[in-house]
Amino acid sequence: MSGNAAIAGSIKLIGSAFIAAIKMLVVPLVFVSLVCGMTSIAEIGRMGRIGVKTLAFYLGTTAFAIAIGLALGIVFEPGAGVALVADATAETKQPPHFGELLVGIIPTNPVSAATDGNVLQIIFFAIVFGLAINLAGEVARPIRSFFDALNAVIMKLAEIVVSFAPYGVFALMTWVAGTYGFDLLLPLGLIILAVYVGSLIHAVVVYGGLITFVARLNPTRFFQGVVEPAIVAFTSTSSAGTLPVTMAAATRNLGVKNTVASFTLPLGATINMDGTALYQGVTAVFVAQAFGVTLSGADYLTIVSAATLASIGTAGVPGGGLIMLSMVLTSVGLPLEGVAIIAGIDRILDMARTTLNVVGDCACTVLVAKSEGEIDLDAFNTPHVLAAPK
Ligand code: DAS
Repeated sequence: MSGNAAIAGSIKLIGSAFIAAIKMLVVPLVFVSLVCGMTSIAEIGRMGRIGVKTLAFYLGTTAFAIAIGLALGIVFEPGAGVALVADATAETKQPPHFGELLVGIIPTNPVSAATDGNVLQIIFFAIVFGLAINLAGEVARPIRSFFDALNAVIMKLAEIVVSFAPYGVFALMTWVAGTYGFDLLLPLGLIILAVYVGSLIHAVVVYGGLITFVARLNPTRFFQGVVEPAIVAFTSTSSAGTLPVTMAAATRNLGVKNTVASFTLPLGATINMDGTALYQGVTAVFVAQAFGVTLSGADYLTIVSAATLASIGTAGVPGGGLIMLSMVLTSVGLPLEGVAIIAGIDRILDMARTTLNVVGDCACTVLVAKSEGEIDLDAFNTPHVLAAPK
C-alpha cells in the first residue's frame, strides 16, 4: 500500500472510530434520556397549570421547528446531485406501510430491540416504561432516582465522546474532501444556510408572533432582553452551560418572577430544543437527497416524531444533537454515513441551534409568566442595554 493510501486509511480510521463512538451512545442515550424526559414530564403534571402550559408550548413549537427544517431542506435541496453511495452492508430501506410501521414500533423483546439498535422500538419502550414509573408512584422513586443518576453518567459519557470531536471531525472532513472532493462544499454550505435561515424564521415568526399576539408584549423588548444568553449559547454551544445567564436575563431583563423561571428554564434546557429539531429536519432531508432515498409521507411523519423525541432526549451539551441525529436517521432507515458528513460542519450548526434552543426557552418562560401574572411589566418594557452577564 502506498504511503499516501496508508495515511488516508489511518485518517479514515480516526473518523470511523469517532462515528462508532457516536453510534455507541445512541441506544443508552435514547433510552435513559427519554425515560428521564417522561419522568420529568410527570413533575410537570404535578406543577399543574404551569406545567401543562410549559409542555404544550415546548412540544408545539418543536413541531413547528421540524416542519420549517423539513420545508427548508426540500426548498434548498442541499443534497441534490450529491449522489453518495451508502455502505453496501447497510440494509436497503423498505418503505413500510404506515400501519406496519405503527405495529412495528412495539418491541416484542425490548432487549433485542436494544441489541439490534431498533431505535423506534427503543423509543416506544422508553416512553411506556417512563409512564409506568410515573404511574407506580412513590414505590418507584428509587427507579426514578436511579435513572436520573444514570442519565447524568450517560451525559458525561456523551461529553467525553464529543470532546474528541475536533480530531474525529478533522479526520472526517479530510476523508470527505479526499473522497468526494470539493463537490460537497456547496451542499454543506447550503445546509448551514438552511439551518441559519430556518433558525431566524423560527425565532422571528414563531417566537416573535407568540410574544406579540399571545403574550401581547413588545417583541423588540423580548429580543433585546435575550441578547446575553443568545451570545453565550452561540459561543458555548451548550444550553446547560448557558443556563445561569439565561436565568439572569429572564428575571432581570424580562421581569419574569423566579417562581416561573426556576421551573421553565432548567426544564427547557433539558427537553426543549427547537433548534436541534429544526437542524434534524434539514439534515435528514439532506441525507435522503444525497443518498438518493425518496422519503414517503410516513417517513416525514416518522422524522417529525423522532426529531421531537430526539429534542426531548438531546443533552444540552456541545454536539448533543449530532448524537441524536443518528437516531433520527435510523428511524427512517437512512444511512449513518450521513452523520460523518454532517459532523464536519456540526460545530457551526450547533452554534445556531443552541442559540435557538435558549431563545425558545426564554420565549416560553415569558409566555407562561405573562399568562400567570408572574411578570414585572415595567422591567420587561424598560429598554435593555447589553450588559455583560454578572
Ligand atoms: N448543543 C446542544 C445544546 O446545548 C444542542 C445540540 O447539540 O443540538 O442545546
